[in-house]
Amino acid sequence: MSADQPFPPGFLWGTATSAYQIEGSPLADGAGPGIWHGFSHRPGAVVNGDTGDRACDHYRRLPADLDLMAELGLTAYRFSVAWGRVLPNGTGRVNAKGLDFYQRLVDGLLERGIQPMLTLYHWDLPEALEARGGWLNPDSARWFADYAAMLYEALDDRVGLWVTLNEPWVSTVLGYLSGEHAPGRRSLAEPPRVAHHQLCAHGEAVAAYRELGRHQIGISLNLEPQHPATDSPLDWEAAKRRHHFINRWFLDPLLRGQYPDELAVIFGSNWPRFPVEDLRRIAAPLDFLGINYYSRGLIRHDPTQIPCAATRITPPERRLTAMDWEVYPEGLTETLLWVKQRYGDLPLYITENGAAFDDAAPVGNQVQDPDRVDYLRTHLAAARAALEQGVDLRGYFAWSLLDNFEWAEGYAKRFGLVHVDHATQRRTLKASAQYYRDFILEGELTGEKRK
Ligand code: IFM
Repeated sequence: MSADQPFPPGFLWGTATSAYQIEGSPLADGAGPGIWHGFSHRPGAVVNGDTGDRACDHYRRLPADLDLMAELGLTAYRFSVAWGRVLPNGTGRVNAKGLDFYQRLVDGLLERGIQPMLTLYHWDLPEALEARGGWLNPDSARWFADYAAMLYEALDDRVGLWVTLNEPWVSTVLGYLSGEHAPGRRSLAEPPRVAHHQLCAHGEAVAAYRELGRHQIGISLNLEPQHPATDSPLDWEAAKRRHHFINRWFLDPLLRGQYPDELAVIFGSNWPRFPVEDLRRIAAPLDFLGINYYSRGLIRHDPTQIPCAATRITPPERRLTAMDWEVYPEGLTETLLWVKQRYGDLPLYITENGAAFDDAAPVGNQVQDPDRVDYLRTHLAAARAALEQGVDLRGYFAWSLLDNFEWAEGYAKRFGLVHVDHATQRRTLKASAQYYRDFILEGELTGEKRK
């Protein structure tokens, strides 16, 4: 790859968001509530009692936010559909007004030359389905495939990139093991079944897409290298266990048709025997894999931590984000190369990458966020390094367009390239947004103009 064209022609430059984190108006126009509505209203569930009731008010500010994306020079935008907005009961009757919102979003993107990437599930299951057992119910695969098919029929004429699930590891582990996320359950027995049902749902949705869709479909997984915190053999073993637990739990069944044997050891008697036929459907060929990368894990052996006996430490001498995640751009190259080496040459997108920092308040029309500029610059260089080593990387989506509802952290953590004053909903481009815009338009990394 020549130095004057560090990213290939057609490489997508995007930002990413999710419905519950930005839309607000969760019950407007006939929408059915999702599990995050009830969960965020539970006392103590979210920092400062924050909820997504208003979020970034994107549902009501769609045209202005579309203009903001155009101003940033984006060529792609990744968003998710709120399942309950389009199917208030999770299955059956379509809510035309809810669907219309996504029709307008997609049309507005295309009018501005921005390619939509649509995520079907970003953690907000309809409450009506939770009442029927949610992801613990094996029927969830069929519910999801029917919902997906309805959206393919409505939008595949205009949406070229579809993502089934976002980070099923997070929704499984934080939702059913630690209880930090909706639906807030704490169990050792449930996570293997929830993960399996989500994977079956993915497989069914891909099968439906092969019948109804004409473009591309994949899945977005959170991946990160797991490194031992010391040279102790115990820490090495712990880092390996966590690697199987985080990086291979979903990738192996998706791309190799079987779960890693190590998971049965990690979960012990809580690991069920899964039907071979399910695994065959889960491993249906994908058009691309989305990788969400934020940091690495620095791991210590810790027998009190169930189920991996491993704990992630915060290295005080390293640069940390406001989430206490280490800034570790080399890990992005390492992750992309590991995926290529283990799973072969699948087209890849970085479907999320970004950082929360305690940004200063806007001064006039300016927000200086030098740490985020640096994070972006170094991670874009890390992505380019992977491309130079032969990784088939097709696009990069910065997380996130706007400061938004960061789940259990509420509005306390700001990931946006665009600052949002949550009291007034005023948007202000941060220096990182300007950096990204210039990078997209001018190829700032090399100082060379891209064609
Ligand atoms: O905000 C989340 C997003 O919803 C999923 N990936 C990680 C982001 C930052 O924590």
